[in-house]
Amino acid sequence: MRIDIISVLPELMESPFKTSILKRAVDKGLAEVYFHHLREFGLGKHRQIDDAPYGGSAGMVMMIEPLDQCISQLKAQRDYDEVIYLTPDGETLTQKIANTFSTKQNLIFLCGHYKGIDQRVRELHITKEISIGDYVLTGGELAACVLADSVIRLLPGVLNDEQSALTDSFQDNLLSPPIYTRPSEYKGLKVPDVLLSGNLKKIQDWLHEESVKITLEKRPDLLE
Ligand code: 6GU
Repeated sequence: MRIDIISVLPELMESPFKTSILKRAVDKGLAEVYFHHLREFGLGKHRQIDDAPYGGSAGMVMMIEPLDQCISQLKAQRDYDEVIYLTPDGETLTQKIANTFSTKQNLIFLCGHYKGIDQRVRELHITKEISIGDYVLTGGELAACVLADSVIRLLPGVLNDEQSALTDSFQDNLLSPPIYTRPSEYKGLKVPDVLLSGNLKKIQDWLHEESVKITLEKRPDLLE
């Protein structure tokens, strides 16, 4: 998979891809991530990328020319499955959406800033709009990292068996059961006997029951 991320602040997104599992995915060639600095497509001596909105409302708007030129340049080089605009008014990211994106070859992520992008960029290029939740961030960069992480970890070969995505919370609409490691007792707090029983069937049943119980308690909406 290849992800091209367009941003006015690419520095903000460097470390997630240079650390741990995402770094390994990139090093193994399972994911290619490229940053494109929108400023390089800015207009004039000052490399302008934003301007005041027509109609006179507050804030600035990301201009169409730099965005169109950056996206068009990428599109001239390869076919993209989706051009995704990260914006608080997009569709809220879910595991299902991450699963779908993880089957794609080439994705563009466009990080929103200021009051947003000129509406015509949406009409020209954007195929999906994604938000990571109902709150407002200073820009789409952290959301782009969240989306990339959720997608890259699903690519075949990125996780090993122990980290398998198949047993994740949400993958089957259930939250994860409680987990424990040594010691079996700490300050009087004991690991449930069933987990020490060695009875695999009993353990599996217990874990499933706990999952259902926890999901009912914390996120009953997932079971509807
Ligand atoms: Cl994608 N962008 C911004 N600026 N804020 C957000 C968001 C995105 N998702 C949730 N809040």
